[in-house]
Amino acid sequence: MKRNSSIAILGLGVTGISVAKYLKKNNQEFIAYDTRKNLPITDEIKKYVNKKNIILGNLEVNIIKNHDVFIVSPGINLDKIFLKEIKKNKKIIKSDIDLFNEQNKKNVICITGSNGKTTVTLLLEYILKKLGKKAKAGGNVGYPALALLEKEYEYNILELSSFQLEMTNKISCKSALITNITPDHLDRHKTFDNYIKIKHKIFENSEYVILNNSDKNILPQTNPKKLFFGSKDPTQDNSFSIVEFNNKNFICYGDRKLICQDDVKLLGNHNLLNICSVLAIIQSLNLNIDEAANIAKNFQAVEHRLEKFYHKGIVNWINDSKATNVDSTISAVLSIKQEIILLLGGRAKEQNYSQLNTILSGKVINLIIFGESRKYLSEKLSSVKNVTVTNSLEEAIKISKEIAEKMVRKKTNIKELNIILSPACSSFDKFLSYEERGVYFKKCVLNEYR
Ligand code: UMA
Ligand code: ADP
Repeated sequence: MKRNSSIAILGLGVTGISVAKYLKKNNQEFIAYDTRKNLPITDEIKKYVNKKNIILGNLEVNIIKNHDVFIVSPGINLDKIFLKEIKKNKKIIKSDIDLFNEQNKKNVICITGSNGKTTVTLLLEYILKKLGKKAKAGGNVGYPALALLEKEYEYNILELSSFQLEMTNKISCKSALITNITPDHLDRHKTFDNYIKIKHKIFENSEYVILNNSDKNILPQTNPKKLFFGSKDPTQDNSFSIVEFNNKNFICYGDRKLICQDDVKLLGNHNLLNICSVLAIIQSLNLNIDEAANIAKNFQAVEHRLEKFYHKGIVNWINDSKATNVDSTISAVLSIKQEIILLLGGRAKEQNYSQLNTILSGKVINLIIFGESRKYLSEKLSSVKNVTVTNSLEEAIKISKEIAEKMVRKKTNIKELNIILSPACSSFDKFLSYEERGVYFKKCVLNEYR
């Protein structure tokens, strides 16, 4: 089947549909491709795409000659041969973020990083709105970037994944932040160096760069407008940092205390760092950091991110299903001061799971492993005591509840017991997404107490 149009949309999910809508509005013709043979042609798709312009099935290299521009969805991992042919034929690859960029919006704030993107993005949106500004978050957070163009916002916040940045040629913005960089998605990006390079694209055309000065993977920038956050001495480079006074952590700006950890609803030091980075963005926008700090205190955990959703007696149940890599699970474990029963597992990634041995050994009283990679994970985590390998997440929940009840009956002097799902793995062995896994987890836990 051969159809010609200068533009090809690759992928007809959230991104592809938003691109189709955008092109239709601009009276531009296109052909849309999706590798899913049985892609349901929803009413939403029908609104923007003529059925005869949809081609389903494998992306063959012979389509390259039919188009000049390929707008690629982030989930599509184009193979080497396809990319080589595109280059050879001097065709253009771009992303929805490039299309957004072409509209030259003012006050665009870009956020990327291995962990914390969504928390930081939504916290920034929350603060800007409470400050009375018209602000909206889009991109990887779920609301497509191009939808932001449908209204006039004072501040456009873009959460950008490495998949989106990989396909993007240029993104200009007022401020850009990389929250942190640890290995993730290496099956797609191949090497950690390549992943680091992709993340740094965000700084290339930004007026301000917001730098995490405690992360060695974030490279020094020559940009004159730099703001810092991190846990080093905050007076050194006037950064937003965490400082301990009388056994309590405070967010400080230089030598000025802004927020005490006790006043923050989010759990853990990593979330204090997330707040620090948002305050640095607020500073780059020349807005009031004291007011912003006050507002930040009331921000609640985003669903599936260290979300305390149920407690019974001394037992807290916490859903951290979005912890899909080792580093986010480390943050979860370090965030909880009291005893932990940890539920970990799913589909293992190319990660160093062995580094969890020491961290879990100090804090986790029982480790319950589940999912497709359970055998592999139990071998990697062989120094942790009290490990139970289960056949399913449901069984893991039942077992952890029994362990908790036994402890309560024994009347040990435990004041609080936290049962956390923080899997350090992707959900794709059993679920369509981390959201589905988190929702299922919460449903099963609540059923146990019916
Ligand atoms: N498709 C193909 N071939 C492929 C892969 C996908 O044809 O090889 C098709 C699918 O059949 C589907 C469409 O492309 O029809 C899906 O496109 P997509 O996977 O690029 O996903 P979208 O629905 O466009 O959603 C994307 C982001 N998804 C991914 O990057 C995988 C969403 O992030 C984002 O919210 C949305 O764009 C709007 O910007 C989700 C995500 O999981 C939440 N992101 C990852 C993460 O946060 O870890 C990176
Ligand atoms: P992302 O959008 O980058 O995946 P999220 O805000 O959705 O980030 O959080 C994903 C996971 O990472 C959650 O388990 C969360 O508790 C954890 N997390 C959030 N911020 C950080 C951080 N700064 N460092 C390490 N882990 C974090």
